[in-house]
Amino acid sequence: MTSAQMLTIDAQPSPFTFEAAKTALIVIDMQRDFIEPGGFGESLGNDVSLLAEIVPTVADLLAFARLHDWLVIHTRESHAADLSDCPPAKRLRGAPNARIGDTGPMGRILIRDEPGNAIVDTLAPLAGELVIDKPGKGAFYATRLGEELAMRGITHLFFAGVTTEVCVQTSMREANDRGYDSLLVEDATASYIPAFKQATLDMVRSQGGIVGWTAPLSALLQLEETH
Ligand code: C5J
Repeated sequence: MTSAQMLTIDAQPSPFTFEAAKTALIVIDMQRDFIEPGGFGESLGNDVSLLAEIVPTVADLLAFARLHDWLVIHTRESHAADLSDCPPAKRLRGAPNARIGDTGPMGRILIRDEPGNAIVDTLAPLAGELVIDKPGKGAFYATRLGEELAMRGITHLFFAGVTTEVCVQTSMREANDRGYDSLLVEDATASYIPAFKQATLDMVRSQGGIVGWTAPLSALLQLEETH
């Protein structure tokens, strides 16, 4: 497999064709704040174990991308310590046990550089991989992601991470509007609400791929056998 070769994998709603040299893997928000007890996800009343289940699959996907020299990008939902990039509408919504910026067992919730805001150890970024801190749900909003992709000539994106219907879907829709062809790796994404994950997969690939494509990791790993 060479990086300039056109590759095609089985996907829904149709085969997905891409060139490794123009492809990036974007792993959304695989942070302790969402995946471990005591963070933002649990403060909203969620069972975080549902998210922890995908960590091994995301690790395998990262290993594949690294082996094939794809651009690897990690995002973190995070805010400045003074909350200047956190709109009150986001901080004050609902009735969580603890709000963004409050102190919990892993430090201040969803605040940059606090222990809970880190990506889980198993999926830690390697030197040279891009880490994008994002104050919103979408990875393009108020970040340098668009510029980073454009300067590298990236045209195709593989998405993984959490949560499927919130930050992953928002980022994939942002990418779609910017002209990227995107594929969501079905077993490398999770939601606290499994029905929302399923609905998102269905939504993304409906109407001929209105947002993009979906495929399981196995479809990608089969490339190893066929090339
Ligand atoms: C949420 C995210 N669910 N990363 N964030 O608030 O999906």
